[in-house]
Amino acid sequence: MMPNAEAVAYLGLGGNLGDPVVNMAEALRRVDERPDCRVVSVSRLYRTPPWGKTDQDWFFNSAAEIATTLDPLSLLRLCLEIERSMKRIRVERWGPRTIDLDVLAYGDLQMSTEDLTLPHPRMTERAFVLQPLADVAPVLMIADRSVTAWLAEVDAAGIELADADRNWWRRA
Ligand code: A4P
Ligand code: MG
Repeated sequence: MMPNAEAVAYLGLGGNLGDPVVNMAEALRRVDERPDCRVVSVSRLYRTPPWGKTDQDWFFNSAAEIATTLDPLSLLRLCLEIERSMKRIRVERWGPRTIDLDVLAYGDLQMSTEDLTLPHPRMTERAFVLQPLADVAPVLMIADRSVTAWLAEVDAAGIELADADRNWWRRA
């Protein structure tokens, strides 16, 4: 049988409980260890003010480009499984919300089902997603605009560069 062709996909990572940098690094390493996924490039690391519910700690956020032979739903399930297993590990010490791992885009696929919407429906409003994504995919088109163009439209005030070394996830 022919192996499935590789698709390019983009992941968004974030967290504000426990040690989010270690958690994001571990999540990326777990993805990279799999025979059906490969981490192609990772953004710099950002510290971002809380968006939405603002009376909580600042977040760390990052993004990654991966190549994968998983179909979109299997990739989402992998992300949810990694989230779940990491929450379980940390649950006694740090409480429930340690990592968020979203599928931002899968090739140029557009889909919307109960379980999965691609591109991620709220990403174009969120500087904490767009800023790191612009490191790995500045010209990626989301709907009718590039990531860079979307980023210019949102309020990125307060976002800080926390680590400019794009290998942060291999050592954290
Ligand atoms: N789902 C559908 N499409 C997708 C997709 N493309 N990627 C479904 C991932 N999941 C997708 O996800 C709940 C369900 O969405 C999944 O089970 C999947 O079937 P979720 O991420 O737990 O929550 P949500 O409803 O998607 O909420 P959303 O909009 O992601 O917001 P969150 O996760 O509550 O936001 N501020 C800063 N600065 N940085 C952050 O990282 N994060 C949050 C959390 C709030 N504020 C933040 C940050
Ligand atoms: Mg999520």
